[in-house]
Amino acid sequence: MNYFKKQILQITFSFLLSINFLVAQKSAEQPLTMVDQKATKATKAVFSNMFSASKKGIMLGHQDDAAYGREWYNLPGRSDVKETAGDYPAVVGWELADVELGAQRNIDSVYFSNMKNLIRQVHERGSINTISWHANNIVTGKSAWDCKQDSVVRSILKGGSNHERFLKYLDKVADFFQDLKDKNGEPIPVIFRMFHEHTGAWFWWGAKQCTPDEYIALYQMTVGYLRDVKQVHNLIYAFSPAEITSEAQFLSRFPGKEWVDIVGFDTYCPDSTAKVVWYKETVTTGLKVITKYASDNQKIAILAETGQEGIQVKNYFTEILLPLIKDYNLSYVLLWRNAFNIKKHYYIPYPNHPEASDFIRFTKDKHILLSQEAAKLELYKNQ
Ligand code: BMA
Repeated sequence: MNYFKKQILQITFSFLLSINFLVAQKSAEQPLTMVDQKATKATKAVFSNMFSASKKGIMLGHQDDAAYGREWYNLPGRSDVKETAGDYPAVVGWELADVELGAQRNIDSVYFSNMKNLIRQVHERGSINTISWHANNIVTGKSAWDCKQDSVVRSILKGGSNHERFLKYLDKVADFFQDLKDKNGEPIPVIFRMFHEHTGAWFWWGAKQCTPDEYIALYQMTVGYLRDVKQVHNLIYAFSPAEITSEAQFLSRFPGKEWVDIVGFDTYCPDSTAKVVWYKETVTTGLKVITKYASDNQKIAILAETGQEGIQVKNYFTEILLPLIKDYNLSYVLLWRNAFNIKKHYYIPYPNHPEASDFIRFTKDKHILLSQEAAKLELYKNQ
């Protein structure tokens, strides 16, 4: 080979190498970042595993599933999802309201001591716990729904008259999270979904109750206090507005991508046929926005709260919910609670309910994962 040919070959070779390098760089996964860079190993592991798990299916979640159900309260091992569909849900939701007051039990009569044990059991079976917080109104001493005032958030922010008192609320919240330990004494990772449905106007942190800047400051201050001051490191932070109408609306009160690990939204199916059309459109718009945001920004997408109260709509699960969600890269869908003491307030059919067979078909669909299927995905394993 003469010198000239050799040079050409060498140039071609290094050109091919550099293309290869660029392609490899492009397809290489970016390192996963979390709101809490000091999150425990297990917290980082479960967050990272939720990405691969969401490619296998959508986990089914149920609020307060292990604490009570239709006409039963605090009976070990019971679960309306299990009793109807044969297995526990893969995600269980919990509620903190009243923990900030130092109460023994929450707004829905679940003792916090019991909740901690049940969270441990859910974790032991390889499932996921998610926690919401309908925080009481610190100004009036009434509930989260007391939203006539428009200065509660402002008064909580740094410099506000209730700032120090609110930090005491957060101390109680932090104590709860720090008390969540597995059998080896390691912190149990949980998803924290605070100040949710903030685009509505029914909580004191709602869109009519504070400005976007105030909401964002409240969210960031809470994360910053739990993470940096209280050193709580077992939290994955979820952001979930009410109905989403567009990407711009979704982002209008968004705290920033470095403050959010999971994006979702809450919306419920009304029981009139005309309004079911609205629900379908609403869920579709919301899912498009959050799954695009999640895939562009390395976040997890969830349908954070949904369902049809009292399950009056025929085949809600297989003909409405499943077709709406099945083609999206969603980690989980959470159905709201089956109250033991409010007759029509339930979202999962109990065994002899007319819609039980529809729910069973839904849970057997290949897109939907219950607890045992989720356990096979080894959500807590370090990769
Ligand atoms: C609401 C209802 C209430 C409950 C609250 C907090 O949507 O279920 O009954 O107290 O959530 O769990």
